[in-house]
Amino acid sequence: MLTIYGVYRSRASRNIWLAGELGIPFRLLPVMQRYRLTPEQAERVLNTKSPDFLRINPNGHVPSIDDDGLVLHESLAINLYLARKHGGALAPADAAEDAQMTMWALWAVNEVEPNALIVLIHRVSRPPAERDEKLAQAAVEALRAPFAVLDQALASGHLVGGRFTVADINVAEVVRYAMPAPELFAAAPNLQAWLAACHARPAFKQMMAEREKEPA
Ligand SMILES: N[C@@H](CCC(=O)N[C@@H](CS)C(=O)NCC(=O)O)C(=O)O
Repeated sequence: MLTIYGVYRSRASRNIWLAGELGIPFRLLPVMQRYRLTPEQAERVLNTKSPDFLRINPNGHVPSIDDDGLVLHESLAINLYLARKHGGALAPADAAEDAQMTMWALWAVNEVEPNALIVLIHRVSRPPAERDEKLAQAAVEALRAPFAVLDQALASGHLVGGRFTVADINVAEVVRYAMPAPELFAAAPNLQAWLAACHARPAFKQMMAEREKEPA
């Protein structure tokens, strides 16, 4: 049985969404981000810096998985692995699609995620007094070029093979962090429609419904 280490309010969401799309059973073993806990809570709650978890992932981050003894880290690599393992329409049909799906995952992490996180942190996650709108604005400006690239790539509706695949899940989950910048989406109509379609999928909605039940 597949074990996913993490919480819904973490990048484990990416793996949980994919597992839902694939219809594969999994066990979610809750590991909380250390920075979300007080020192007292961190003594009691399994977290990213607990010795027991560091033995599984010495990087001290979630998600990780244990798939019948295969331990993997890195949310997007985990999704690529699970899609390939279970096959079907989400998975690459050949080496060329495999390369394109890998390219989009690396593109999302390198070209979008750092600035999208800045947008999220400085417009939503931090208490208002600790937010810096100038940093958020600079991140929005930096995202305009990759968003234009993605918008153009999505003219046909999907990223790879003309169908919904693991590439869409991986990129959509990274782009989600930039949602507190609606100005980026207003300038990218293909991207906006694609993200709405991704978020209308039953497996995404199921993941988000569980996520909402977790304390913020
Ligand atoms: N590149 C990694 C990033 C993992 C990561 O930074 N996870 C965050 C949660 S979303 C985390 O564990 N933060 C807590 C910590 O660093 O202690 C991935 O995509 O899996």
